[in-house]
Amino acid sequence: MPDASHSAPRRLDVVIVGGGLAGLYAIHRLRRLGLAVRAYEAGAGIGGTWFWNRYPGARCDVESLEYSYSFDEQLQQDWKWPERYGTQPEILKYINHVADRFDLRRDVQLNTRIKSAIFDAQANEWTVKTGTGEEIRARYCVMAAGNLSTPRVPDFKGLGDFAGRWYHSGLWPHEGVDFSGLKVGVIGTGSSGVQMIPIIARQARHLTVFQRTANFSLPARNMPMPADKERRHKAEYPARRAAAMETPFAIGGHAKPTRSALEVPENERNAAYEDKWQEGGSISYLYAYTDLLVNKASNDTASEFVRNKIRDIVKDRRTAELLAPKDHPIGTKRLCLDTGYYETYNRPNVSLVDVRSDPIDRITPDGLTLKSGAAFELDALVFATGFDAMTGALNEIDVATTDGANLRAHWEGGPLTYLGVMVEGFPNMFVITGPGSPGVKTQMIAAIEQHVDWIAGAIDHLHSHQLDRIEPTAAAERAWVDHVNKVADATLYPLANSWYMGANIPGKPRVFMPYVGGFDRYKKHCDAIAARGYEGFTLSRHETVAA
Ligand code: N01
Repeated sequence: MPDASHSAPRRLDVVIVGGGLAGLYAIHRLRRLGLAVRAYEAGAGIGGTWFWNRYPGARCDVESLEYSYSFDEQLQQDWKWPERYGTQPEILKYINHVADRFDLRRDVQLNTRIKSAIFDAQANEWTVKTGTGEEIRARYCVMAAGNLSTPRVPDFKGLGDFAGRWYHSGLWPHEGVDFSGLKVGVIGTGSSGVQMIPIIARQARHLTVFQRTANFSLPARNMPMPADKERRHKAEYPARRAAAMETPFAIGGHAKPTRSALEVPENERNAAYEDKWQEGGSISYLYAYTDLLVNKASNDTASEFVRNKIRDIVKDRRTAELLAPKDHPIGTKRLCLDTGYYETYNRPNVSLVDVRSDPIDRITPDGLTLKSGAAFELDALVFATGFDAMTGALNEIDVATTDGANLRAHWEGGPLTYLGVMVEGFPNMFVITGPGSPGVKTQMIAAIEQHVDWIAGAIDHLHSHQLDRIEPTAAAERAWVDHVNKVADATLYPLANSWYMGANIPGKPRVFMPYVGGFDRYKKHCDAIAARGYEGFTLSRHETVAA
């Protein structure tokens, strides 16, 4: 890349950090306000999560007819999803189609990592700098940098000496990896591990899975898209999208539960769980009863049903018990969807190692050793160890203001936002699906569209009132963070050590980050705040000092 540090800064109305699903929709939507916008993307291609996560079996766990943009009726009518759940290549193809169809590429700069974003309070503008020293100045800054975009390899001793090849699920080689004939180790059994393990097991000579925490997983029941299902869905698309807005997960098509799990006799309850198990999909299962995520006794019934399924599927007793999660209620960590995950442990070439009772001590040139001294020979090592979730991407950028605010300092004790969209002390900076937003607990594209539409509405409101600055008040931010915590505390979510809590990153503050009060409630609240003239925000006009 050329050194751009000496060229004149580019001037925009809106600088967007990230060229994934959020950044691309932000370009499209904000252009419609007549604004000059441009997105900066670290990857060599657009697509964000779906550009980077190319591990074997990578697939969305929300059905493809739902997990897609809703902003253009013709787009959703025209696009054909070949399977019930979109694969990574299919979703990336879709994203590229959208970029071409709406002429978004001309406003995306690839291979460009943003290093800093500084708000000049006098000039009332953001100055954003890239890794090559290029400078961009803009009135507004939209952080669309993703929630699960900062891959994390644990700090194991000896990794540099490993003689084989190693990989992280979120930084997978574009040319793919052939594990044929190799002794492979996978560390991590979250959504990524659960999806890749069955596929790697079919290739590898031997696969050893190193599990710290067992995770609940349900069968996805993926299948080619049934033609009648697609036809029916497309005939009702606008109504289905509208109905999804009225649900907690922004996903339609599931009957609203009406009873507590404890109001139902055991045989009837288990029959209902069996139906959901056969149907496949996580929302359907967690939506079987009203209180599975708020009442421990109710949740126990749903958790035990899945534990019993694991015991039925996995032949080796000890392995089955290790795989059956007992340390968290089902659904309080991201519930995985799989294709043949538990069955994989019946293969003679697969073994499961419990690294909770005997943690990994170090990586060695030819494998790894545990604290007990047990040694494993490995030709390849895969880290499915997750991400510095929700705050990682923003904390990698120096975000500050000339008034002395610094985002890392502001978030030292855990992230603070108002509505998950803005941060006190950082005017005109918007965050898409950030901490305090329901984004990661929803059909993410619906949340992205809602956030971006709300932001577009706010900017439009400023301009039509001859204003040029918006920022939340400290009181509104505090009240929102308190509300987010209160809502989470009334659920079972805090009982799990999850990335929702920052628990997978040593030293990260343990704060429950997503808003779990439901997308439906959240959207209504955001709309009401806008209707009341952006309550909780200070809107003002600033004389712009020429640079
Ligand atoms: O990451 P994770 P992920 N020693 O953080 C383990 C989305 N997603 O990439 O639980 C040993 O969930 C860690 O153990 P523990 C989805 O939102 C979606 O799988 O911390 N093990 C855990 O088992 C998902 O939730 C899709 O004890 C260590 C694993 O690594 C999110 O991305 C697909 C360790 C990390 O699991 C993240 O999923 C993929 C250590 N030192 C991802 N450190 C779909 O749509 C960590 N682990 C289907």
